[in-house]
Amino acid sequence: MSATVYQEIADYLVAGEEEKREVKKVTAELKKDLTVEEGYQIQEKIVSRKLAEGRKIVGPKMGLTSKAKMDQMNVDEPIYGYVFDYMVIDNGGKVSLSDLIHPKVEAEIAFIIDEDIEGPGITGAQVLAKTKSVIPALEIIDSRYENFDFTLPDVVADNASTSRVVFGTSPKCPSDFDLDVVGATLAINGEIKELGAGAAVLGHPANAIAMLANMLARKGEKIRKGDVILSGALTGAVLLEKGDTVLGKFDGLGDVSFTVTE
Ligand code: 0L1
Ligand code: MG
Repeated sequence: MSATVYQEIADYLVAGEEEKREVKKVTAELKKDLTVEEGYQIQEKIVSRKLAEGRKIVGPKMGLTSKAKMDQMNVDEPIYGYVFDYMVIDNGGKVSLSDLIHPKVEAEIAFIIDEDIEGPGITGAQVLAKTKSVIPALEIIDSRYENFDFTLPDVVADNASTSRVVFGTSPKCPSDFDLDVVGATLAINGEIKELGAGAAVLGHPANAIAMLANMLARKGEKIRKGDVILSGALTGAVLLEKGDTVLGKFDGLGDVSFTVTE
């Protein structure tokens, strides 16, 4: 595919995001044999477009990090995308449904990076040594595709469904925790809908960040000091509805919440 076609598909996906409407998956019509590598080329065009529009990268994020999600998609490697500044909602703030398509929420642990991390060969232990702090987070994913129905190349092209994120407000030192046994509950309107532990994320959330560094290295890229990185979901994702009050409680790491408005 040419750079022009990558750009056209990137613009098609951004139009879905900006106009808050579902689009047909790329592999349904535009490019039936899209590969994962081509998906990342399209994602790069989306990232470049947003940067050119003045958006700032908060950090990369990892997705499909749980065995259940990988099995469901029949893949053996997670994916990554990028979180931008305009996607961040204050803890305790409001997520407006009219800004989104069909959002879902999932509980994650985010890493605030203290030094550049450059693969290949990075391990979870090396990530922890270069992590300044960890914070709990609620990620709001909002695939631009009809009914959240996509193949792996489609979701890579769509910036890994990234849409909004609410970060906790009290960063903690990672060495004070065994992040693999940190539990999290995700409650909506006071009812626990999902729960999980850090080990759901590739055995330990730091392993997901290590994998990210190693995947970025294939493109000559690295994790950067100051990046705030979502490591992947501890819980399943729950569809959001108007009026929902969402609360993530993370053992020792604190709470994160938001409400859903029209
Ligand atoms: O953050 C994630 O794990 C989402 C990855 C994309 C899959 C989805 O939209 O469910
Ligand atoms: Mg996620």
